[in-house]
Amino acid sequence: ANSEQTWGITPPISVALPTPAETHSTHLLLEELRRQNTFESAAETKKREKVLADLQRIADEFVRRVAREKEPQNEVLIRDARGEVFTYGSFCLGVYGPGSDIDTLVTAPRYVTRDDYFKYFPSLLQEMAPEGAVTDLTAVEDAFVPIIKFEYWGISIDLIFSRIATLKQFPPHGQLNLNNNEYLRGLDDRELRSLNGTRVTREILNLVPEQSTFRLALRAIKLWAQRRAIYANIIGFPGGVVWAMMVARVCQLYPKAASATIVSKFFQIMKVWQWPIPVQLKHMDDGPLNVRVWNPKIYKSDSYHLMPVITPAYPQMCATFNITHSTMAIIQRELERGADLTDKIRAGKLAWKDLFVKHTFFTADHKYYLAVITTSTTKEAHKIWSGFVESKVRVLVGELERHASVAIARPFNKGYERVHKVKNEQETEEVRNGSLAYLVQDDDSDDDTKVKNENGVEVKTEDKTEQRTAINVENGESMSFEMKSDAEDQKSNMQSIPSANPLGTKIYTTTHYVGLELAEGAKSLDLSFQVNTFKDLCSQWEKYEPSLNYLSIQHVKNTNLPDDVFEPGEVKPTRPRPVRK
Ligand code: 3AT
Ligand code: MN
Ligand code: MN
Repeated sequence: ANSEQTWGITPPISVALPTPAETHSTHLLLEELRRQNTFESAAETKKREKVLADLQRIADEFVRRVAREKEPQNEVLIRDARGEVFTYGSFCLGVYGPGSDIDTLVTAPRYVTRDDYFKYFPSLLQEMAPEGAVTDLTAVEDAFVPIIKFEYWGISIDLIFSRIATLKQFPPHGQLNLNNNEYLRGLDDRELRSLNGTRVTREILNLVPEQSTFRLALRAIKLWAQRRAIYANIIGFPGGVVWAMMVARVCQLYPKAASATIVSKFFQIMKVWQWPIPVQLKHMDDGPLNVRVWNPKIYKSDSYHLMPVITPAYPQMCATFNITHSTMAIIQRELERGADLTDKIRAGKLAWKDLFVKHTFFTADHKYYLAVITTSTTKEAHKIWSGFVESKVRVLVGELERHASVAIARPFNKGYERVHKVKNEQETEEVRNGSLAYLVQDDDSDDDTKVKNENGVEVKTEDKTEQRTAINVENGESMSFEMKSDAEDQKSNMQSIPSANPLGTKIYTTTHYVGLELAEGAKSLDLSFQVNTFKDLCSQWEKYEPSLNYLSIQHVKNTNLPDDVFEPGEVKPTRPRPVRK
């Protein structure tokens, strides 16, 4: 690329080459990222390459089988039948770490359908992969993005599929360019969504001036965002793709800069970004589909996006529609902290490790929390139910932040999964309402959930009256914090609670914590409306199973947080000693 090239939608801010100090700082950044274990070993990466080569071989055989079945007379078609395997996600971006999965897309010619994929691929995997390589296989055919998940030599694989309806025969391996918009013709929504990840990721890489600079800077931003608990698309923070697009935009503005410089410019630029002006890596494309492309001037709903970051592949979409006022305020605060710290790092007053210091969500940030507790009586049911509720936590956050007494409702970026063993109805009730008195280690071997189902009896939960708790606020005044109890709302549901079982039965919970920051002068905090609206929303879900699932929302004071949210060395907040006069 020539040096005058414009990357993105504006000319660069600076085309300066790195100074020796910036090169040195980049070296120190790389060392710190190594120390923080964000890179895996070369041997591990070799293993990933081998897995991908195997998947390509299996994909080819899959396409060949379908060709044989559908056009047994067509020898040329069968002879040249092949699929093409792509990646997306952190592996494709080159920012994967030791625990990363491989996000993989299988594409195939037009005669291969999604039904064929789910019919043949799982068994072909078992058949063609080395003995014992493939484990924990699950196929989710009716998902938003249909997927086959499994482990291959211990590496998690997310495997999705799309055919290319305009091609009956694929070119030789490595020659299919998915960024061609013509390949989108004739596909259904699920196929389009499946192609989107790879198309977006590839486009991001195409639109940055120097990929290795981009990668190292993105690794730093990802680690920072994870440590600060502001990384989680589903909860209402940016996810990996969004952070990648933001870093890529900064790379475009400083095409020759070193990674350390990109990281500090990232904070300087993003902290003063004039939202809702979107972050975008290129101008909007026109394409062959009759679908909408993000445009707040035409679509009212697009104009509500608070921090729009627009994907670069047609049809361009806003990847940050999940962000709420609260999460935006937290992100803003963290960007300011990052700008401040990187200034000091550049001045030699601090080191890179100071940027990556862990958040203080549980230890210092809030006095009041809500705990959103999902409970299920089987592991399988819990996956579905807790996944659904997790995807709705940001809706609760939206409700809470509209409350006059709430300044910010900050969701923690991940849920806490726990397994409990209870002996009777009362213990079940306690766990559902947040007790950690019956925690056990989860070992898969112990399959007593079956016993429980067989012994399940229909029990109507007791009615409870409204809970009311008085909490002392800073100024010494008493503040009431009210919520209707869960039993009140769910009393009409018939609950299947196991009868007394001396061995105990397992129940599964996932808890999402939302930290509250009260508005100035807030005296009373009655959240029953918000809580009940949220519970109604969740229990109206068509897959909600009152006999298996339960949802409870509790308030928790910082001094009553469970021990397992603290890491060794962290101190649980304690009640300040009363001051003697
Ligand atoms: P890791 O290194 O794997 O932790 P990543 O960025 O690859 O980081 P994921 O594997 O979770 O993260 O996701 C890869 C992409 O898959 C990101 C997004 O485009 C898509 N994706 C992930 N989860 C969902 C989801 N629940 N719904 C839709 N798309 C998703
Ligand atoms: Mn991934
Ligand atoms: Mn994944």
